[in-house]
Amino acid sequence: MSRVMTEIVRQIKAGQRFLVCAHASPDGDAIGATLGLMLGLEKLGKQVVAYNADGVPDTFRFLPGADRVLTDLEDQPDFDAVFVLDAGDLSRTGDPVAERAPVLINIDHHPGSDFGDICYLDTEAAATAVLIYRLLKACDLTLDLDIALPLYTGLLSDTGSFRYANSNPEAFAVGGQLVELGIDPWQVASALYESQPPERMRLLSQVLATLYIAPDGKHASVSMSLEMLEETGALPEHTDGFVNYPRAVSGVEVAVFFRQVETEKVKIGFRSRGNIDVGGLAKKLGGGGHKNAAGAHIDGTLDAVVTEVHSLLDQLLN
Ligand SMILES: [Mn+2]
Repeated sequence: MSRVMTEIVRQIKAGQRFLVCAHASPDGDAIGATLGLMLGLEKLGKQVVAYNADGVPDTFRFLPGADRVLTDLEDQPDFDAVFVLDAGDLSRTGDPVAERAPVLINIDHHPGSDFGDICYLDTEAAATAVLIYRLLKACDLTLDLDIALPLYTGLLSDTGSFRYANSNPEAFAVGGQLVELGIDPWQVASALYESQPPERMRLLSQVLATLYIAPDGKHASVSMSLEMLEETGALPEHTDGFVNYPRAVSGVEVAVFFRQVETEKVKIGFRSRGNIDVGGLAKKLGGGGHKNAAGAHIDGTLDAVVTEVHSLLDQLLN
């Protein structure tokens, strides 16, 4: 067992009351790791509070314990330790959770994540859920179906259902172990991908109608106006994954999703393939991110921003 893992196991044994949280605007891994650790620690006889600044998105409400995730820590007595999962940066928890306990334990797989009194970072891990799986095993816990379900959801979510490059042998091995515990892969896939609210599909049909493919085929985009939200009754969170549609066009190297957030403000999400650095482009536009996934907010009407970014991409790619 690694030194840092031994130290976390020691903290778990020594403590009685724990706070478990992850980044705000949580994805499947953030929620899956949170609930997996919460239920695991409880099975070890500990008292656990789970917290997320934005709560649990509807998609993940089927998970055991989802209804127990708090969005407010007011009136909570202090904890023996706080676990921050999958956060990348402490500020992404959206609440000063570090002040809640004498020990801050960071468990993460995001490159550069280095905060915490104890920092268990493994950028090779496909998901934070995999790290929680390793930790619970290190605690000699016998996992049950309730613990397996959120961990499997985290794994599925961060590997794009075992399609992304991070789908390494350990991801498949842990997935296999969790299925062995009774996971029904179809039930989880159905809950995650085939239980979409009708408003999201109506919004998607309008957004897809805006598909733009550059004449040279190297970049593509879709856009969403505020009017579309109003017409379909969809929520901003329903746009999750929309950028994957222009990205899926054959030959496209940069995909963009333009989302109008105010009359004169547009949120832009970039995805790129291979060596094309959209992080640099986003930075120039006042935003940030990584080489292959980045974003920015730009002031201007939707039409004006779309035209401007298309011409910047023409330059970048030629
Ligand atoms: Mn993750």
